[in-house]
Amino acid sequence: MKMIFAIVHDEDGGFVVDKLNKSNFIVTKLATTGGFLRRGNTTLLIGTEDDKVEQVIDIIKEECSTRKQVNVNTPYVSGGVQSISYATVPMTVEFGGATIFVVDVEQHVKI
Ligand code: 2BA
Repeated sequence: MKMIFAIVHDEDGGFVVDKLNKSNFIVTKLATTGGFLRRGNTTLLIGTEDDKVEQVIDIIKEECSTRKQVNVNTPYVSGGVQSISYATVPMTVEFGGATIFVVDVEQHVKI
């Protein structure tokens, strides 16, 4: 058995869950925050059999294919202990689509 962690856009999360449920997958939906942009995103937990992992990834691909570009000011620290200074540097990052991790499940118990 595998556990799939999928981090998706907030706006895509509901559609993906609906489609996964319709295909008989059980999903837990968590409201999460990206550590870099500090924006809300959605993390889905999907426990499933090994041979169904590709089906799950295909469904996520169908609903979350778009990547977006945003301009951000990211913290930049320069100088040494005596003269440390903090600034921000503008940069463009691409995010979205989906970031997916698939991990082995050692044990699965329902009580
Ligand atoms: P965030 O951490 O808010 O990152 C948003 C986007 O900013 C990332 O998009 C990436 O393009 C960029 N980024 C992140 N950290 C960076 C850094 N240290 N320097 C430069 N650019 C950086 P995605 O890769 O599409 O990731 C979207 C969200 O998925 C992330 O939101 C995070 O919540 C999650 N994620 C992605 N990779 C992850 C990983 N290896 N482990 C845990 N969470 C991850």
